[in-house]
Amino acid sequence: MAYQTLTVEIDDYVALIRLNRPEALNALNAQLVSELGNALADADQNEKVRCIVLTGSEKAFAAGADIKEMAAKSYVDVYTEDLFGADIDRITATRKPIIAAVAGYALGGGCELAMACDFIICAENAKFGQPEINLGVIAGIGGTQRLTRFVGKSKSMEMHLTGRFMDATEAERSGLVSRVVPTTKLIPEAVAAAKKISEKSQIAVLAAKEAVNRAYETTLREGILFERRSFQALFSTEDQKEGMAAFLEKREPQFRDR
Ligand code: CO8
Repeated sequence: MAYQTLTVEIDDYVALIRLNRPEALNALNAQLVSELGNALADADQNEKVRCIVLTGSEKAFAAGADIKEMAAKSYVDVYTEDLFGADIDRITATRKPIIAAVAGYALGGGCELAMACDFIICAENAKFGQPEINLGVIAGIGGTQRLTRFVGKSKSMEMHLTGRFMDATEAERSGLVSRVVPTTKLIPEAVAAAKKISEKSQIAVLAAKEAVNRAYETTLREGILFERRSFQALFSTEDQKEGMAAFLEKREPQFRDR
């Protein structure tokens, strides 16, 4: 499918989705968020895709929701349109892993979009922030909840109340990103991580993603029970037999997603 606000390249089981509104530092407008939802749904259905990398440009992952598009809206407009609501839910409904590869600004809705992915690898020039407070609003697509879970109350509260940005070093130290890489290596590193995931048993990958996400949705006791049942269920797969046999035979496993 052809998109106007993003590009999609599929190679070796990895879909690389690049946000592409350079004139607005990839600000999220209704068209972009809708196209992103469609691109992710397509990737989820596509047998040639096992992992997704979502990125922007070297200057901006996304500088937030599109302020020009939002500025004149009323409460009734955003409430009845459910601005971004359903399309953002399509991102977290994606079953295949999504890696956010963040260079430059990830602000407001851009930071929230990165946090809605499964993990974030960032470039040395990355800057994260929730500056909505400077516009007289607050985060609206998960920022107050997700950032707080990533970095804790104190740092999250400071960022939401003052609008200050966090650089890559602080983002790694605080647990917002899994790692920081040189800016020129961002895409190769993120794609290499995606390829590594695509070589695993895709049944185990799905189960791992579901189980980690449970940590955010339920109690520790329920989450551990969910994990235990998923772990046990994986013993019904051919891939478990193959993975363990390959280890014992000192060879690489040949997973068949069965
Ligand atoms: N929306 C629209 N256009 C933008 C945005 C944006 N968020 N950010 C940048 N642009 C545009 C600028 O207007 C400019 O366009 P033009 O040349 O036509 O004026 C172009 O991108 C380049 O930007 P700058 O000239 O400002 O570039 P700088 O390098 O000087 O500054 C910054 C870069 C610091 C990133 C600066 O652009 C900036 O502060 N941007 C706004 C950041 C921001 O406040 N983001 C939060 C937006 S609100 C939000 O995300 C709410 C999310 C929840 C929505 C939920 C709905 C229910």
